[in-house]
Amino acid sequence: MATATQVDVTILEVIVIGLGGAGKTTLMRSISQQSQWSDSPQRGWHSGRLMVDDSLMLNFLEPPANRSFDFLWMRELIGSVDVPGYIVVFDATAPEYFGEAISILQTIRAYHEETPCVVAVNKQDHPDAWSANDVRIGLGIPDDIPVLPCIAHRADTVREVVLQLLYRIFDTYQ
Ligand SMILES: Nc1nc2c(ncn2[C@@H]2O[C@H](COP(=O)(O)OP(=O)(O)O)[C@@H](O)[C@H]2O)c(=O)[nH]1
Ligand SMILES: [Mg+2]
Repeated sequence: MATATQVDVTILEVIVIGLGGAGKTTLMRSISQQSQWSDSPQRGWHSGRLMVDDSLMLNFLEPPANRSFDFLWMRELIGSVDVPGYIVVFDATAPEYFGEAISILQTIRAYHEETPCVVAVNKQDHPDAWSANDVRIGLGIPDDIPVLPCIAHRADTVREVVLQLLYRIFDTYQ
């Protein structure tokens, strides 16, 4: 008779948020073993799953692309969900949008003061990219939020972003 071993898998949901074109989809695809849309790529949520080990799965969730400049919608979303972590993706080559990007981070902090979040300062391979440190200092991002360099199509840089978030999630919830 076959014996089955039952292993409890913890699923942690992580919202990957930021303005359109920041690199959210690319980042999620670099690290996820499975990735899918609930509807069309414009109107649907994009999700990506990563088995970290036998007992831990991360489920990354990207809001619909057609909402990625709709700040009222994003505020309502952030106010109505309760996830253990956020990755906020900044386009380091688009300082004209840093104000909007920081307002997303402030909204997360306003509704979920204790929820771990990390900032991925993406497109570091681009010659005009602002460095993660310049973004942190220039925008006055507090020290308890990691601000990390990222190149979304390079899995090693994305892995570091995810690891830093996981460390904070385990510090907060254990
Ligand atoms: N050079 C460079 N381009 C990137 C990077 N990340 C994303 N892109 C490009 O930026 C565009 C928008 O990326 P996407 O992942 O769709 O952004 P989203 O709207 O935030 O989901 C695409 O053309 C990507 O190939 C990066 O780290 N470096
Ligand atoms: Mg996208």
